[in-house]
Amino acid sequence: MISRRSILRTSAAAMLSGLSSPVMAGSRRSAAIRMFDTDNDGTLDLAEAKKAASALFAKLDRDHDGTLDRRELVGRLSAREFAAADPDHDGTLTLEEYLGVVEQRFNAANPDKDGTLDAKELNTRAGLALLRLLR
Ligand SMILES: [Ca+2]
Ligand SMILES: [Ca+2]
Ligand SMILES: [Ca+2]
Repeated sequence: MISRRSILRTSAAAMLSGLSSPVMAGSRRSAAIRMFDTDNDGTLDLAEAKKAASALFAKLDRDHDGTLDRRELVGRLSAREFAAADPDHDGTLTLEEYLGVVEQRFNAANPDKDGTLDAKELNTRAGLALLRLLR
């Protein structure tokens, strides 16, 4: 009786761990890193982050005027972050201004200053803030 119950419990646990295993694998090499890691070294460097950010910028810039306004960046930049990223206060961000924020967030997510972000660094608050500018 007891052993049967423990078997059930074990199989339920096995199922649960089976479900969570992709997450476990993801902690070693996250989906975000796989997506943006063009040189395949298992980490994200600033050049890779800027490349991904440029691609997103182009995608979000629907009217192809080379700038993004605050509405186009909802959920990625708060009003305050947008204002800080827009030093000429014209209400839009150029790609250069956008990549400036990317670089800031990259550096904030990289406290060990080794030039790359690993899965653990990307999973921090600063790392996730960076990812919002990349995808
Ligand atoms: Ca890389
Ligand atoms: Ca501007
Ligand atoms: Ca790092």
